[in-house]
Amino acid sequence: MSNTQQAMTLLITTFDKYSSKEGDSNTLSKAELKDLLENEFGQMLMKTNDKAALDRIFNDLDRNKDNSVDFKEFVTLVCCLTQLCHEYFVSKK
Ligand SMILES: [Ca+2]
Repeated sequence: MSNTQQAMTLLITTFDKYSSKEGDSNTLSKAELKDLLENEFGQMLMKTNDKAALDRIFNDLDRNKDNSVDFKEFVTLVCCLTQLCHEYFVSKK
């Protein structure tokens, strides 16, 4: 498997690991999103003990306002973070 395929697989399995913790196993609740952000993006993002920040991220991600974050909504976060990382990478070249 190529590195890109591995990265995509990792995104799917990571999402699944957290989404299957409680309630609907295909979506992230706010608590599941908090765990995921803290454990997987810790150094990059936060501060998820900042409740206002978590609320803002959750509400931004939950585009269809069903009070949960599905995989499609989750990947928008990953895309944003990847773009930020890329900008940083380019600026350091
Ligand atoms: Ca949603």
